[in-house]
Amino acid sequence: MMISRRSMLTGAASMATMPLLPHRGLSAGMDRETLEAALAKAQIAPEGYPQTEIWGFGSRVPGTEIRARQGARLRRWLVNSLPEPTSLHWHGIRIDNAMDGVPGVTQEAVPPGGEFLYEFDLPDAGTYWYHSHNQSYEQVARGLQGPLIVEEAEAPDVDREEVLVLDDFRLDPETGAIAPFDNMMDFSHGGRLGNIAVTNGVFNKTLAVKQNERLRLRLINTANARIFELQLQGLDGWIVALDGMPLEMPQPIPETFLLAPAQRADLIVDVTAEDDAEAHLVRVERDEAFS
Ligand SMILES: [Cu+2]
Repeated sequence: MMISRRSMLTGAASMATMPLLPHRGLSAGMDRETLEAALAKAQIAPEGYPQTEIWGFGSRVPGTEIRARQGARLRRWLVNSLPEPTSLHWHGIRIDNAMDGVPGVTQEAVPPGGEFLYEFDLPDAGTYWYHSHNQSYEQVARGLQGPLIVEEAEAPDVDREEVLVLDDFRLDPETGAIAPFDNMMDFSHGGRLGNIAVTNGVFNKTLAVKQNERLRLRLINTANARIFELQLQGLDGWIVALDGMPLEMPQPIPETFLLAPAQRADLIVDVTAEDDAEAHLVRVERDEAFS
């Protein structure tokens, strides 16, 4: 098969990028029913900037993708290797209350070194995500979140699909460290905005696509305060689902569209970019420190 030089970029303004990582397997030594929350290093800022210490499920951000068929039973041992208690919430899933992961309400938080078994059925197909529900304001922003994809029995007819987790981080450009979480300005102004936006934890990567290829894009906003304003260039298509719910009628993608924190949107797009051109998922706003 020919390798196309066309690529799809996502990111800030026209030159930017917020790209994609391949789905990765489980860490060595972990059985497939374990999800470990642990510290790890990640290259969040562009190459040339220092790495960042993140907290991640599966030691990465976003966390290990969980993918299952509609109707399947999901079983995961949460293993807490963090320095503080945590829990797992399965955002958007219709679930037994005991599995909903809210400390002090449905369970006790899992202490450092502790474990907790989450086990439940997946009644609905769609694009979901999971995240810490303890000190969420800080823990989710440190990276404790990941995609949860429930596949339909009959998937739409596309060439392939990509899961795009949109997020932002507030980093010190000098050290790469995540900024402290004690800022009263943030608490009094509707949440914490980052200074760098990423896709799948990466600032600057691209995905090769072919003209006329049909893609399903599963967008998930895991930022805790940023509303992403997005545009497509060299791509055209429909919004087919929002927050895991299929739309009755696919909606043509407008010139700009919004993705609020925790929101998901499933798009089906055709690559319309010309030969040697690039297609973009564009974030309209610019980053302050890293653009
Ligand atoms: Cu949530």
